[in-house]
Amino acid sequence: MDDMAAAYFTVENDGGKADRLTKVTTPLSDDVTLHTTEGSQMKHAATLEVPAKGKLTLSRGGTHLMLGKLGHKPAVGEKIEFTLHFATSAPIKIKVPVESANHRPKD
Ligand SMILES: [Cu+2]
Repeated sequence: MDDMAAAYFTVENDGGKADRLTKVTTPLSDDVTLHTTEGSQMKHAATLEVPAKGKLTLSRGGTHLMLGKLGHKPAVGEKIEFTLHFATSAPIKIKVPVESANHRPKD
């Protein structure tokens, strides 16, 4: 879509304590929300758990970031910077490549 996008990535937690992803910021959008998917319904999540010695996986059809009010239309191949904010860990910056909306990643 032109003015909305979804983002997917995986957060790994090597530590022995669970943490929570509390907020994600990006220069692309001031309106980033965390979503889970239940059946075909998307639900807003205030935070997402990153289990101890485990991972939080965001994927198509599952948990994802929803970006509204995009500052520009992302170009395929462009890398979008995101800053992940956690309840206890320091923020992490990541870059996520843009894929077309009908792209289906191979597992
Ligand atoms: Cu969503």
